[in-house]
Amino acid sequence: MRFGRLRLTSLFIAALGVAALSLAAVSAAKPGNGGPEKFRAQLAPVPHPGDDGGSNVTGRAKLHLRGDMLEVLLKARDLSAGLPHAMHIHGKNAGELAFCPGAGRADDLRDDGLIETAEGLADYGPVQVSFTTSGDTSMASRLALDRFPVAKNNGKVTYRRTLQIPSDIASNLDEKHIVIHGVDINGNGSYDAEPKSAGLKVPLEAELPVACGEIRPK
Ligand SMILES: [Ca+2]
Ligand SMILES: [Ca+2]
Ligand SMILES: [Cu+2]
Repeated sequence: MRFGRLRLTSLFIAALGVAALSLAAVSAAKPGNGGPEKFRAQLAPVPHPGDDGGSNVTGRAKLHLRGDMLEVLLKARDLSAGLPHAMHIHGKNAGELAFCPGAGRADDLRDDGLIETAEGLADYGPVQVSFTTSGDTSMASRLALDRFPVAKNNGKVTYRRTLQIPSDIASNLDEKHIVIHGVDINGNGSYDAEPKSAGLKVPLEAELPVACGEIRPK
């Protein structure tokens, strides 16, 4: 009897081992046989119900992920010309639903008809990656306007960089959003120091979200 019980136990352990092995095989296969995981994002204008200076920014991003190295190609148009535009991956904790903000967010902190970055946080979550042109790409660089891409005179911008992202963000990339910021509302060619944004002590024009899109597997 004792012998039989021992034998059952070892069979059970052996079965566990097989299960663990096949799980390992599945996760090893997931990143693809040498090729990158591919993602896309279509960026649509953030629907400020008030006067956003005619901002109607659209764009698209192609993302290739190899491990935690993310290759980004982002093109956007109708941005305020000659000005830097902060661009980020925004996201929440794994499994939490995230969205691009709707017009109803505009009065959350300040009822000015504009959706400030802080008013959209409940939807798209905080900054997790900064699409800077050089140096640091963490959320610490989220407002490093001297290192964000500058829109050409025709309002177009092309951003291309391969950056290392935290592995917990890489593993949930399809739950994230790309957000582009900055609009010269009064058309004077610069981001005015005043007014400041609700919730953030930075110029409103520099931080207003102007386009947003969900990252989806291709
Ligand atoms: Ca507002
Ligand atoms: Ca201005
Ligand atoms: Cu952002």
